[in-house]
Amino acid sequence: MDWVNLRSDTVTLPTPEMREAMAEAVVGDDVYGEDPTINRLEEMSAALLGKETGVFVPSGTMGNLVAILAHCGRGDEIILGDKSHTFLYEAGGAAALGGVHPHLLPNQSDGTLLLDDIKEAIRPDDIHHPISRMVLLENTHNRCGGVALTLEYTHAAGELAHQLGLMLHLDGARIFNAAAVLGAKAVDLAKPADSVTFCLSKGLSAPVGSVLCGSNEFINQARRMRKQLGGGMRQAGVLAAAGIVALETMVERLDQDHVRAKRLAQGLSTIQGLDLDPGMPYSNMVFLTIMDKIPLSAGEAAQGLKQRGVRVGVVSGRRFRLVTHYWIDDAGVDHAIEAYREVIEESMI
Ligand code: TLP
Repeated sequence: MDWVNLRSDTVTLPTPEMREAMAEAVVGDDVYGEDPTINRLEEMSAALLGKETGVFVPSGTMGNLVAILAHCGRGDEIILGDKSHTFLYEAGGAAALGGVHPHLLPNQSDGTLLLDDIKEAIRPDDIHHPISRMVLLENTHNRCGGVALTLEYTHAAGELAHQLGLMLHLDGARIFNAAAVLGAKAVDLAKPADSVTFCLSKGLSAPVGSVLCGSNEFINQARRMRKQLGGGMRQAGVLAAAGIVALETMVERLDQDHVRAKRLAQGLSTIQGLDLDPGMPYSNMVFLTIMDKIPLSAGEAAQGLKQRGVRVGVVSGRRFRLVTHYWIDDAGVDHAIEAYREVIEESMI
């Protein structure tokens, strides 16, 4: 990767070992359940998350959508955060395709939903109301800065959801980052959830794919939903092969990305005119803002950074998100810090 590409961990390229596994993958028609490589990936994934089984899907977005469609019917309601990826960035799929009504609660700065808010949100049985069906949590929480939801919180939320007769779905796109941050096991973070989606193509560096895990009965229904959405993928073992290498080689190294995010945050915090969000970084993300006294928008600064070989995510007028991953080394981090310094200093001349 020539760029120091900090836009997202979705930009990660497959490793040579992944490409080799892809070239050699034994494949079959997965819609008939006959792709041995996909079957193996699904088994490995379910075992890692302590669920009965899993289904391979093309993306995290489809994993979450399939989960919602499998848990809910038209007119049902899902309770989720106002900063959740599913609400903000999944093109309104649950409402558009499933007729599922979003009930938003304020995400706290630690990525959680207040348990009292969840209780309050439950609809009494009344023909005026949609039916409360599911709570959705996100771990790590992207828009809350990559913060990890703790084991204690996730268990308390799961217990509450189940007491109230609701399902809990976990958007665990980066659940292995959360586990690394907390020194916990992904299986324990996933335990309270009825279903979990995790992504292979973010910090785990595989080119494509996510896995949705849950009970046998739920995943049967999810397979039907995946098919409805056109996500039955035939000989996709070539993709799953990279996912298997990702699970075998990438999970244990995620800490390195978190250490580099700290190095990045530390360096950027020495540049006058940049304001890092408090607590940065929680995992592999750094959110920061250009102060008003600097005559540059985030978009303009991003152009200057691009000219210096650095790509960053612009999240609003003066705000950035930078994400570390497998293809960012210490030299890349240092280069990005210096590029920021130059761009900010140049704007002051
Ligand atoms: N997030 C992407 C963008 O869509 C913002 C990113 O660059 O971080 N859940 C979470 C928590 C995510 O961060 C993402 C992707 C998804 C789901 C969706 O995954 P994909 O992109 O595979 O559909």
